[in-house]
Amino acid sequence: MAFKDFRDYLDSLERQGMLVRVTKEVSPRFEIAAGIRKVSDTNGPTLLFENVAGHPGWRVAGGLFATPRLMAFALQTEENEDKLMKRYLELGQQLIKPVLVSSGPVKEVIMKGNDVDLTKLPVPTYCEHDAGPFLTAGVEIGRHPITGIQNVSIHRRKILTKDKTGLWLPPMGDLILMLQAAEEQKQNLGIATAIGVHPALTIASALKAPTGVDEMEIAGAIRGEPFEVVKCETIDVQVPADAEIIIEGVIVPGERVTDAPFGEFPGNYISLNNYITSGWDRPFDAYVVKVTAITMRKDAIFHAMLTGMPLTENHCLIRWSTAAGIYRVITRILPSPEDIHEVNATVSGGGHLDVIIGIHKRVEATARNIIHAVLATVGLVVRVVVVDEDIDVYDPVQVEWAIATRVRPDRDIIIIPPVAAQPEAAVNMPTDMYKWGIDATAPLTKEPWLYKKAIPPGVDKVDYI
Ligand SMILES: [Mn+2]
Repeated sequence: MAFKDFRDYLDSLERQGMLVRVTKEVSPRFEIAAGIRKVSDTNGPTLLFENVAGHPGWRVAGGLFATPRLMAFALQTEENEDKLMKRYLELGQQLIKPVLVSSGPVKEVIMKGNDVDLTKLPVPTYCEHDAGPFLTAGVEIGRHPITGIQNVSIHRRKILTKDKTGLWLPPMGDLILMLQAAEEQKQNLGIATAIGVHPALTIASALKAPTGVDEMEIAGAIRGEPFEVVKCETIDVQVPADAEIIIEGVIVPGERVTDAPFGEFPGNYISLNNYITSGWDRPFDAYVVKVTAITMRKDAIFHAMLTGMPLTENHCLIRWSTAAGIYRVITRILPSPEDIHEVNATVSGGGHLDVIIGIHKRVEATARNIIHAVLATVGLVVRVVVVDEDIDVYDPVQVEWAIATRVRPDRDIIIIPPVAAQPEAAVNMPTDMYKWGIDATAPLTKEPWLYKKAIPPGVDKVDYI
C-alpha cells in the first residue's frame, strides 16, 4: 500500500479527485455527519472540513471509507463486490510486526493531568437522537496484561466530561478478555485511542482476526511495511508514531454508564436488542475510561466516521470481511471452490446481520448445513439465505424471486433456538440471539428446468435495439 500515513492518504485521495476540501463553516453537531451521509449516498468523495465552528485551527476528515469505490482505493483493488471479498480473503494471511521507535510526530504536543480536555477536540455528534458527541473513528489499542499481545478494534466512545468517556464493548470482543484478565490480576486496563491512522490499521481493526493476533501486524502486511510504534506516556500500550492524535486512558473498575441512544450499524438506535433474548429495550451499559493523557501533532487532523443507516462507512469496513469469514466456513461444507458461487453480507443488514449465499447444490440438504454452520459460527449473522448459482446474490430482486418461487415455508424456513452471539462469548451477559435461515434453493429434481428463470433464448443476440 503506497500511503505513508493518514494525511498522506488524504493527499492521495485528493490527487485522484476523491477528496473535497470544505471551507464553509460547519458545526460538529450534525453538520459534519450530514456531509458524510451525503457522500455515502452519492458515491463520494471523502471530505476535509477546514472550518469547524468552535474549533479554530482544526481540520476534520470524514467519509474516508464511505463507499465501495473508496474501499477499493484503500485496498488497491477493483470496485467489484466479489473482487473486494476475495481481497479480504487475503488479509491476515501475512503479518508484519511493528517496530518500537523512541518518538514520532504524535508526540509533538503532550497534555497530561489537568491539561487534558476532550472538549477541545472537534468531536462530532452524528445522528438525530444521539446522546451527544462520540469518538467513532479511533482505533482502540489494548495490551493483554498476561500475554502482552496487543489488540486493535473500533468501539464507540461517548464524551462524558473533559477527561472521561464511555467505551461500549461488544460482550464477545478481545478487549473484554483483556479486561477480565486485568481484573483477575487486580490491575487496571490501559487503553489508547489512535485517531487519524494509516488506512491499513482502520481496515485491519475491523477484521474478525482470531484472538491473540495483533491487528497491527495484519495492518503492517497490508501496508507492506512495519508500523513504527511509540510508548504511551501514562499506560503500557504502544501506538502508531505517525497517528494524528492518541488519547490515553484507564478503564475505571466497576464503573458503568448508559451511553445510549446512538445510531448504530443496523441503522437504528436499538442496535441488536431485537435479536437478543433479554434486554429488549435496555442497551448494554458502557464502560468508563478516565483519560490520562492526550498526545498529538501540532496541526492534528481529526478523523470522523459515520455509522447508522446502511450504507455508510463502518458497513463498508465490515461487509467483505464478514463475507470472507463466511466463505471460509462454507469451504468446510463445500470443499470444491467452484461450488461456492458468491457470498453477500448485504447492505441492508449493515454487513453483519444478513447474508445471501449462492451455491452449486449437489446434495439436497446442503443449504441447511450451510445455514446451521454460518448461524452457529459467525457472530452477528441473524439471517442466512441460500440460493442457487443462477441467482445474483447482489440483486435483491433476484433473491426475492428465489424466495418467492423456490421456498416452501414449512420445509425451507429454519428458526434455530437462541445461540450465543459468538461461540466463544466470554462473559456472562445477555448475548443469546434468535437466528433464522431460508433455503431458497430449488429442490433437486429430475426436471430441474421447471425451476429455472423462464426467459426466451437469444436475448443476447438481439442487435436491433
Ligand atoms: Mn482482535
